[in-house]
Amino acid sequence: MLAAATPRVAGDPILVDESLEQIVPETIQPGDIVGISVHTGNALRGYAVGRMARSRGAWVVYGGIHATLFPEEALERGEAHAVVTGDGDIAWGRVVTDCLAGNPERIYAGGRIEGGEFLAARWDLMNPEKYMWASVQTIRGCPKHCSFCSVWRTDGQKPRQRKFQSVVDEIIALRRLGFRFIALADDNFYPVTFTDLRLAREQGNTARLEELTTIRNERLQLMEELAKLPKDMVFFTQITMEAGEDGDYLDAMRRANIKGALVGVEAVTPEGLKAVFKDWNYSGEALAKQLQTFKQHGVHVLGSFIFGLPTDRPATFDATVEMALKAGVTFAQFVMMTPFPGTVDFGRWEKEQSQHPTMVGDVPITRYWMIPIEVRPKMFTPHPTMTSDEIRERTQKVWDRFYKWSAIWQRSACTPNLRSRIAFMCLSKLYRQMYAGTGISTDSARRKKSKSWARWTARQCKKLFRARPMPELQGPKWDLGLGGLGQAAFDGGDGSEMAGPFVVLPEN
Ligand code: B12
Ligand code: SF4
Repeated sequence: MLAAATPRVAGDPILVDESLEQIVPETIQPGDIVGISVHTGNALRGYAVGRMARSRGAWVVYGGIHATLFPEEALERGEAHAVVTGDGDIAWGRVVTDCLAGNPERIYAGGRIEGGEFLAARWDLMNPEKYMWASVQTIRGCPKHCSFCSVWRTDGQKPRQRKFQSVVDEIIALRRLGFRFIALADDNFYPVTFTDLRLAREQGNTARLEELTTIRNERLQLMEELAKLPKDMVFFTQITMEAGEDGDYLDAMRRANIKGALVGVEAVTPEGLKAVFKDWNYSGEALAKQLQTFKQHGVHVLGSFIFGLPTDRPATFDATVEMALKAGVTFAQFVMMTPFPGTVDFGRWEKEQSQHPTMVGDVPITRYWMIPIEVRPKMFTPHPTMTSDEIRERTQKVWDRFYKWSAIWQRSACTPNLRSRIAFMCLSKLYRQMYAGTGISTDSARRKKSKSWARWTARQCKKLFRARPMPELQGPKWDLGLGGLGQAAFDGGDGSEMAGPFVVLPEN
């Protein structure tokens, strides 16, 4: 996306995805501009790349979620010339222009741009052979405020929806290139609930009601357009379980071929949900029913569960996996509570630590991402009754139970034939291998553990994901004034996997 935002005078950027291959220092020349995207897990590596680039005479610029939260850290540890906080879609162009003029500012506040200003990505600059699927974000921000999540803080609580025409154009261009599997990289694909609409109606707030209805209608329009795309296209997204209330919406998802969605179940008890400020989620029997509704409407659920909540006890682990099995979720992930910066949980933990900070070497534990990876402890929120090791062991057992061969075989019955069934089983094992234990963590390219098996399986699975390119595929002709929005500089490309520093080198 930043490549699309690069002023033409700078030439086409070169993209380096460090989750696949490391940057070669010799490719950086004095006067180049190196933009580095960092989230918390890869910030330390990102800073090393930045220092290296600066020592070679390049302009060094940071952006991304971590740089947004800690711009000063990027300036100091990453030896940045400039840092962009917030959205880069517009600010990046200014940074490049200023660097070319030899005069960048220290910090650029990218802010939160409107949905109509989101850019389509320059997929054409990436190597299609390296990726299984592409990702396209259709909305930013989330109205909720879960305690473990930073999205509502960084991206805001007001949903900023991209024009559906722009999304469809980008997806069509991806299909032309042979991408048939697309992740709609949204945090919450169901930004307007029945409760939101009811409250606006009850308050007589017509402006709000109109705003919410427009957002909802645009979602439905997007899905209507997706439904017209080639039938081999498959979408996946992330959604709150509230969508289970809305059969029409789920049916629209099915027609649009949105075959699956990650649903943040988090906890199966009311106390657990309260602890993470998510008490609007369902628990107990109602939870099982709500998740089954998705499946009844043809949308598979990847249930996401968190362990290590203060309310968790040893019995919670079995109860959770039993609920996951009962609710009929097709995939599941069981993650351990991690204090990500920018979250309510992180703030609380930082405050607790402020009196007597725990140190690892000379780094306070609350800056764990600055600890060298070889000695960095796995960072989990302290628990009142269980040790981190106990939680980790119990969590692993839950993964083992959910992904044992017999359980996967049973779940694979949702596929139409034996070939798909075998593919489903491989994918389930691949997913388990990638996530359990290490997570698909930032420095995956450098992590040897469990890498080779996962990469071999991924190579086999890749064949299932890709399709014959369709260069002849035509898109809809949109009405004047709306057509091709956000399509600037987009003329084909490739799919991506997020993460890893993103490096831009102008040609001069
Ligand atoms: C989709 C997604 C994934 C997908 C990625 C799919 C793909 N191939 O693209 C998958 C499932 C693989 C994934 C995995 C993980 N993810 Co994730 N993911 C997301 C999600 C929902 C959207 C990311 C996205 O596409 N955003 C769209 C782009 C355009 O936005 P952006 O990256 O923020 O970039 C904009 C600005 O930040 C800025 N910018 C960014 N970089 C730069 C660089 C420069 C130079 C400049 C100027 C500007 C700039 O400009 C951009 C355009 O405006 C985000 C939440 C979110 N809303 O961002 C979480 C999120 C990034 N993920 C998160 C996490 C924790 C992970 C995992 C560690 C989970 C795990 N335990 O394994 C892994 C790490 C993966 C890895 N290898 O790095 C956290 C990160 C928190 C943090 N503080 O670091 C987030 C924020 C979710 C959350 N709720 O907290 N993720
Ligand atoms: S966890 Fe999901 S629902 Fe909660 S604030 Fe984050 S994106 Fe929104």
